[in-house]
Amino acid sequence: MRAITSLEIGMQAPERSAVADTGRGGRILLVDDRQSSYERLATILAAEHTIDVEPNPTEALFHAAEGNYDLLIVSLDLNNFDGLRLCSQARSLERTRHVPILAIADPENSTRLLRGLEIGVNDYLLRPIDKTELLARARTQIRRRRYTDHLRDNVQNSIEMAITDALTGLHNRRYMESHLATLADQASTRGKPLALMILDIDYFKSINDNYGHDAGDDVLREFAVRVRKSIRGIDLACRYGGEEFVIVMPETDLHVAGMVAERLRRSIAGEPFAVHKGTKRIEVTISIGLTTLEQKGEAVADVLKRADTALYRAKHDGRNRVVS
Ligand code: GH3
Ligand code: MG
Ligand code: MG
Ligand code: MG
Repeated sequence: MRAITSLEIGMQAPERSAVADTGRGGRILLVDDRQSSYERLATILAAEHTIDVEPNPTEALFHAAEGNYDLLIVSLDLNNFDGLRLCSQARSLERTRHVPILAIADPENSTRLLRGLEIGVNDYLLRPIDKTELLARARTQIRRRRYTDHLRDNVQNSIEMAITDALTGLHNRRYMESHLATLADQASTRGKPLALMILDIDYFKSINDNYGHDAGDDVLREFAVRVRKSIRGIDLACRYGGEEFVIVMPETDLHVAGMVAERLRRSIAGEPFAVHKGTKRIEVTISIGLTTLEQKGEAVADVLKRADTALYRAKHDGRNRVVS
């Protein structure tokens, strides 16, 4: 790839962060195979952006997917409709789907522009290209790209906040309840087992009473860390209530889930929890009620109820134990 950066032609592109809302300081990939054309365009654009030039459309797609560009400028004058094909491929690849495309073409290729717009080109310019117009359209696309990225990040954050427990970082009860039915359905249709356990910290109230609410919070956080270490990626762990947690284990039978539960119980009881910034260590135990999906299509409420009954027995029988 020929990198014609602003530095090479003696101009300093502005800092990206300082000018985030102006559409300047972007990273642009210019795909054009005519040297006289791309040299002129790159020189114009380098006044405001960082420019990479790639004459080969196949290479360009690769760079576009790897390069984290704010804008692709694609010549539709490339042979064999290669420019159009590149635009279409860029639109279908996950990594380039949201990168705006500004197409350029000779007036004799203007029908390709119409096709380009149909497949997702965002804007276009006909040759001969006016310097001011090129800069203005590039800025507009880059500004819009940053704004939609920002919106997408916000949506992503809101979704994460809505399904995550703020104290422990585990999923929250709402998320667990919406996914448990799906996991149970999958287990039923695939004929696979599904294990579920409810974990409850023993005498948690007295931890709060003896060491303070902050110490209780420290215990909950550290507990979540140990839970995460004990489960697989496909398992679902959530904070179900104050000091109550649920773990759902797809493709796991009672025997294996029993071993996981027992290992987890020991990892809690075997290593005191550091609280008050590590100045104090307290012994913590948990009780676990364990069950599995008993028959195809069983209601998840029934599964939860059975786990809760087992938990109640674990408490009643003296705590710090697993009951199934
Ligand atoms: P058991 O062994 O029967 O489970 O006794 P327990 O004391 O753990 O159970 P109980 O349900 O009586 O008490 C739970 C306590 O958990 C009461 C509540 O104040 C505390 N709690 C709930 N959420 C939080 C939290 O986010 N932080 C802290 N520090 N405490 C919490
Ligand atoms: Mg209780
Ligand atoms: Mg408790
Ligand atoms: Mg409880």
